Amino acid sequence: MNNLSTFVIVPTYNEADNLNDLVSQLLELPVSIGVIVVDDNSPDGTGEMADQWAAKQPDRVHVIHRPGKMGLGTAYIAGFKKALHELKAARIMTMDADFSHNPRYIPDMIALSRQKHVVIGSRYVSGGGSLHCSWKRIMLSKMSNFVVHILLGLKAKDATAGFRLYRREVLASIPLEQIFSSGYSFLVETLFMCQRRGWQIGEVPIIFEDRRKGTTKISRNEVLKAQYTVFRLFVRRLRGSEPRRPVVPVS
Ligand SMILES: Nc1nc2c(ncn2[C@@H]2O[C@H](COP(=O)(O)OP(=O)(O)OP(=O)(O)O)[C@@H](O)[C@H]2O)c(=O)[nH]1
Ligand SMILES: [Mg+2]
Repeated sequence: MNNLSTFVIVPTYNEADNLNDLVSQLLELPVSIGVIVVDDNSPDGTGEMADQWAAKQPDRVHVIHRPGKMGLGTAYIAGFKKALHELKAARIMTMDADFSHNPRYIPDMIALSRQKHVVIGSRYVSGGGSLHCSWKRIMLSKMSNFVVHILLGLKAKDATAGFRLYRREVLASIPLEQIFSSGYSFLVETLFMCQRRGWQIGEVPIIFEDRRKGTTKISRNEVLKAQYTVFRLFVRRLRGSEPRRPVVPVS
């Protein structure tokens, strides 16, 4: 019987240089969490490394294998479904495998989830920041945040961050099968849905570090797809077709 209440979803594609260190740091945290690796048949053997962890720690490490690279958004959804329905998680987190999101912030994020429904590991609140990032990356992030604040009315300072915690009721309220972005813009779409449903969103400062090992998976195509997502959501906002609820008190 599994008695863990927090699961961290880690989508991976060619993260063999990072996965072992990441999983061992996650399992050593002072808070008890489980890990769900969602691997897209990485050619570098990341999926097999994850299987070895699952064999050693079957209660704490779970692996979802998908046949090929199918995008970050759908990887999160596969992880959400497993965490919600199979593992009955009370809190579900997402983070990148490349140490841009340092596991040391997880205890603070879990602590804030007692007062907020969604917690973001945020570069843009006091105490947060970016380290070793190129100016191009910083500009892309700041511009994206600016655009989604203006066009979608998102209030979180770091609305594009992938380091997040959702309480169970939040994800259960979102029609996951209706999410149309399969890639990085999934993060914006999900946050838009959370805010519209009145869930309270908090932010914990983090220092985001550029990946040290492995290679980037973000492409120009992803950036174009993200622009299209924002446009579609903007139209939805104008039409008022997304349900809107007043702020829900935290119980
Ligand atoms: N399962 C799965 N994971 C993915 C996919 N694309 C990216 N990832 C993972 O998602 C996380 C974020 O991807 P990154 O390549 O780090 O994207 P980024 O942080 O925008 O770019 P860099 O850090 O500059 O490389 C990493 O853990 C990737 O391995 C995908 O299609 N499927
Ligand atoms: Mg990264």
